[in-house]
Amino acid sequence: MGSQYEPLTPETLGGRLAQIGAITDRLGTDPASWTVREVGDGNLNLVFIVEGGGDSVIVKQALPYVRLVGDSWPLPLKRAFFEYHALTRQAARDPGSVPEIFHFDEEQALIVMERLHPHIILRQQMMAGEKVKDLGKVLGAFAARTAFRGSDLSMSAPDRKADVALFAGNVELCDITENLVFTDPYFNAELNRHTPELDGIVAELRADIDLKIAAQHLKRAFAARSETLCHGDLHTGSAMVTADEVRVIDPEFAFYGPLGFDVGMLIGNYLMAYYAMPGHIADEAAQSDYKHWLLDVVAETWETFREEFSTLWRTERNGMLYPAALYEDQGQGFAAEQALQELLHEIFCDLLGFAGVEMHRRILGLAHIAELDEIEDTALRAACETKALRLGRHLAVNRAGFAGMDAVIAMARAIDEGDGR
Ligand code: SR1
Ligand code: MG
Repeated sequence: MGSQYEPLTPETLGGRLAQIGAITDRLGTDPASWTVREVGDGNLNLVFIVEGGGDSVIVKQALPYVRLVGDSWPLPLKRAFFEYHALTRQAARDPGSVPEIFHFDEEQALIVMERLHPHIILRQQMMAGEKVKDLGKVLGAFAARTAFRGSDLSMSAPDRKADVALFAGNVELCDITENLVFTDPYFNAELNRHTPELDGIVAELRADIDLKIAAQHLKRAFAARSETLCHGDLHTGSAMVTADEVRVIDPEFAFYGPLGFDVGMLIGNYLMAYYAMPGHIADEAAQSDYKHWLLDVVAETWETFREEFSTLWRTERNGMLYPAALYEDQGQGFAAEQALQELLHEIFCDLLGFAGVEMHRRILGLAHIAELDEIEDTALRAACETKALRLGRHLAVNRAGFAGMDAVIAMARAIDEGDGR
């Protein structure tokens, strides 16, 4: 388009994108025959489905402000640039995991990409009580592959340093996470909101010194440990699914951060969905079965992450870290295995901490999740949220004390059954 930025509308989109070959190749050259719908339900952007000639594409455009709040909160358009670059890296590191990009216009802050169809957002699938085959396997592998292949375990040092510098520009979106995830939930920040019945536990958590220290230790890790290119916002709204396919979307929060960040946010979101199920599945047996499945997904995600990360460690460890020259080449392959186990343990502790604070901010902060917010009975919602807050506190504060994911799952169940504060 090559002109000054202007947000699209369903009425203007056809005229403005009619010259883009990547679109006309698919939808035909007559924009009057296209159908355009704005379907964005996220917190930040415009998202259009454009259909024509029997095909369709997604057009995603950044707005110069936070959509959730309005133009009182400006937000730079360059987030589309970071999303575009993150998608290209994720596609290379885990082929088939993200939508194909057809066109990127930096000035208009827009990406034209594959429409995932008939996929729906994972959280909608969960609220409908529908399972997804191999969910934990696909997302666990995605998290492991992108974590490993974006790190100094795999990349050349010059390439990685250049990439760290590039993504260091995503300042404003990191600032959102730094405030909304790690700080605002733990004091009376202006944009916070919570279910009124939670006043008691909210006061308890905001007076909890161990928790506030843990949250800031985790924030320090987020800000200072540029280990790998993270998706940055991997929750149940950032995956699109069918009953047997899973794709990852929306990496505009991409940044270089801790190896356990994405998998931790993801697991925190599964655990919140687990506690939210009484608000979505009335039949007790069906609800119990679905909750069981969600905890299986937690286990499967971490198990797959461990296995995939370990395989990559043994077969693709070509970066500057833990070089074979020190271990395998000295006949000390066992030492490389020891280093791997130590690193996996560190990732595990970190991921629990990130899961814990994510569970808090989605209940106490500005940006909530539909799984909980859409429970209309506020007493029931507060009961679900209280359990999530309790588990989140344990995960954040005691993240180094869990023997494994089985212990986390056992605690999730104990809290659910009213046993285990
Ligand atoms: C102001 S943006 C709020 C949240 O929406 C995004 O999806 C991220 O999760 C962010 O924290
Ligand atoms: Mg998003």
